[in-house]
This record gives sequence, structure tokens and C-alpha cells, in this order.
Amino acid sequence: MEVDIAQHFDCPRKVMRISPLGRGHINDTFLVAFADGPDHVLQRLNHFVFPRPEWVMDNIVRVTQHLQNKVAHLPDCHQRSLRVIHTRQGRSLHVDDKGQYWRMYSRLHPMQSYDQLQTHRQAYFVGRSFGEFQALLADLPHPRLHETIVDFHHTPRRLARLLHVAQADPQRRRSLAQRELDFAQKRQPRVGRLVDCQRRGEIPERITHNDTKLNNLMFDEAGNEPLCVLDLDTVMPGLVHYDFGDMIRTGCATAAEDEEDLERVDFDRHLFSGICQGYLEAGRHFLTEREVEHLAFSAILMTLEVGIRFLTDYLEGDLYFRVHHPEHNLQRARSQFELVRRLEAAEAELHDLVMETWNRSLSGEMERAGIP
Ligand code: GN1
Ligand code: MG
Repeated sequence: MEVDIAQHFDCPRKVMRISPLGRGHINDTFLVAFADGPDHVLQRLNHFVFPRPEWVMDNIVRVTQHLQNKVAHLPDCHQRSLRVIHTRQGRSLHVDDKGQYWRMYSRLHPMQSYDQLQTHRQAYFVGRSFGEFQALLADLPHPRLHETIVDFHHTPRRLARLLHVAQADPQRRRSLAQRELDFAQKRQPRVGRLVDCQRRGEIPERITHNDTKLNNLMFDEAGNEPLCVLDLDTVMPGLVHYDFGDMIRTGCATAAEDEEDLERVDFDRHLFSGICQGYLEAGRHFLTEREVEHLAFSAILMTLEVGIRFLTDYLEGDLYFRVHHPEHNLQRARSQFELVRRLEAAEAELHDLVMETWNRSLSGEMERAGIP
């Protein structure tokens, strides 16, 4: 089936092999090997998650072209940005006869990503890469990018939706998740902090990635140097906190997102400080003090938010995230809420660390010291 789909794109013609690729929870990704040319990546977009696939691709075409122009002077520029392959009719999407949406990228050559970081240096690069990504997109010409998922990081609305679904309890799973529901509800007074600051004009809208999961950053084959940011489906207007928070959630965690043994769930302060250094080093030319003041909090908020989303999906019957067993979304929510607990316990300390790093970056001390 995917073989026929591949033929619609402007790529080599003789498909040799198609194999599943990647670990994402949303789209279906395949590596396509051709007999008569280089490999390509074929993806089926999740139409339930992205109600307007053409908006997703409009954004991605603009963003990737902008990024390609910015890195064109680098010798390895082809490795540093995704490249959209259009259909033979010149479109960025192919719609098959079942109404499913497909797109193709050229394959980036051999690289690796991490599910867990080991060193402070890697953490520094993660922070710096996503910070540079925001900086590179800051001058994307108008018009404003489409909101591919409306209110994607509007945490108060995410929580309201959880409570609504819990009330209706369509799958009769609520009794199994009561403790987690209480955990989320107790945090209601805090979930509006970022959107309220934005509404009051204290922090600005920017172009952000919005899904800065650690494995969306590709490193070179040896795993030393970061090269390319992937998964651009949610690049759209947002707050820098959405990116920073999710980087901490996934980049500093000591256990997997769905870890069952909650004793193992924690975050690593050393990695936190690495991400923070890299991010503020890249961001010191554009971030405002007001934005920086909320960065430590954003790690808590983004972790709480994704836990709320997993829990909602569990109660709704696993419609959104791909699951590997019936309790998977509940298990993910539990693990994320445990991480929230750990981050909350260290909030003041993390805030001090962010502010101290910010002051060091402003003074030029970090730049003089170079890559840690
Ligand atoms: C999804 O596609 P993937 O796996 O990178 C989700 C993110 C969540 C993440 C949790 C469009 O990301 O928002 O943080 O799962 N993407 C979308 O692992 O909802
Ligand atoms: Mg994604």
C-alpha cells in the first residue's frame, strides 16, 4: 500500500523496501528505500489530531524554507533542516482514496536521537539547539503561522476538558483514576499563570516549536553534535515557555515518560543546569527578563499539562495518543505527575539556578567560557 503512495511523490521510482520508523505517539512514519536513489521518509499524518493537514504543511513549507536559507552557508546545510518532497503535481500532501493524508521528506543522513541524556554537554546542546531554533524563526516574514492545533498549550482549557470528561466518564474508568484527578484538580489555581501573563501583555507571543521532546532533536552519528530539529507539525505562535518546559520534562528526566516504578521518576539537576545554560546562551539576545522569570515554573506546568492530556485520553478511551496496552495513558499520567511533584519540591532552587545562569549569560561570562 505505502509503495503505491510513495509513487505519487517526486522521488526515485523503484521502491525496494518500506519499514516503520520512529517512536512518535501521533503520526505513522516509514523509511522508504529505493533501488534508484537515496532513501526518503514517508509519513501518514494523524488527521484526528491535525484537523487541517493543509495548514500543517503550509507552515512546514514556510518554516523549512526559512531555515534552509538561514543555514545555506554551512557546509553541512543539507543535514540541518528537513526538506519537503512535493508530489508530482507540486503539492505538499497526497490524499489517498481513503482520505488519508501523506507527506514525504528527504532522509537526513545517519543521525541519532536520545530518549535520555547522559552528560551536561549533551544537555547544553539540547537547550542551545531549541533556543537557536526560536531565534532563527524570529524574523519569519508575515503572515502569522496557522495554529495547527488550537489552544494546544492552553493549560487551563486542558484542565477544564479533563474535568468535563471525568464528569461524563464515557469509558467508566474514572474510579481507577481518582487519585490522579484529585492531583490535577488541586493545581487549578496555578495553571493559568502563563496565559494570564500573556493576556496582560507581560510576555510576548513568539514562534515556537511546541513539541521539544528530546527525541525530536537529531545529533550526528557519534551523538556529539546536534544537527537538526524534527517534528515541525506544531511550530506555530506560542510562548518560549512551552519549549523550555517540555525540554526539561523530557531532557532531565531520570526515567521514561511512562515509567511504572514511580520511585525511579525524578529529574537530574546537572542536566537541568546544562539545558538552562544552552538555552539562555542562545536566548540572551532576544529573551526578556519577564520571560526568564517564568522558565523554572514552565517545567512544572508543561509536565503537569501533558499528564493532564494523558489522563484525559485514558478517560476518553485512548483516542489521541498511540498506546501499547490498555492502562498505558494512565501509567504515563502517573509518571508525569510524579515528576511534577519532584519539580515542585525543588521549584525555588530551580528558579534561583535559572536567574543566576541568566545573569551569567548577560555578563558574557558564559560565552567567554565556551561550550562546557
Ligand atoms: C506527542 O508526536 P510526539 O510523540 O513527538 C504530542 C506532544 C506530547 C508528546 C508526549 C501533536 O508528541 O504534544 O508532548 O506526544 N504531540 C501532539 O510524549 O499532540
Ligand atoms: Mg509530534
